[in-house]
Amino acid sequence: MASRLCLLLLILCGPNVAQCGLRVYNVYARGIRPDPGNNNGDGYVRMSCGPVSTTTHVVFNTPNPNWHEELHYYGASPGNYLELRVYDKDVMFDDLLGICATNIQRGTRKQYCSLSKGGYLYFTYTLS
Ligand SMILES: [Ca+2]
Ligand SMILES: [Ca+2]
Repeated sequence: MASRLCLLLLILCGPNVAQCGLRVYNVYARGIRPDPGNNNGDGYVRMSCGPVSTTTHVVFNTPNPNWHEELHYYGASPGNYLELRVYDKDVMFDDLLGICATNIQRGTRKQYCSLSKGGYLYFTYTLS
């Protein structure tokens, strides 16, 4: 079943599968504020669109993390809901720092949004 799906994707997308569907990349944040104290954040991002989600690694001890990780969803369509949730990693319970969401459109778009706990999240997506 899985291999048939892969074959179908190859037929639909051509040999360059990376060009097909949704790609979310160049994800970074500036000025995240995880705690009442002045310690730096340990940020990570959970990205989701449709049935696909991925969680980045944690970038420790900085208010300005760059994640260098991507979300790929080959079955994405215009209008699908894309959500990025920024968290601060902690020992017991991670803090949700803010949510960035958009309904995706075709093409390449650079987006940013202000996070509810402070700071900004930036990302770029391409839907082909
Ligand atoms: Ca925290
Ligand atoms: Ca922390």
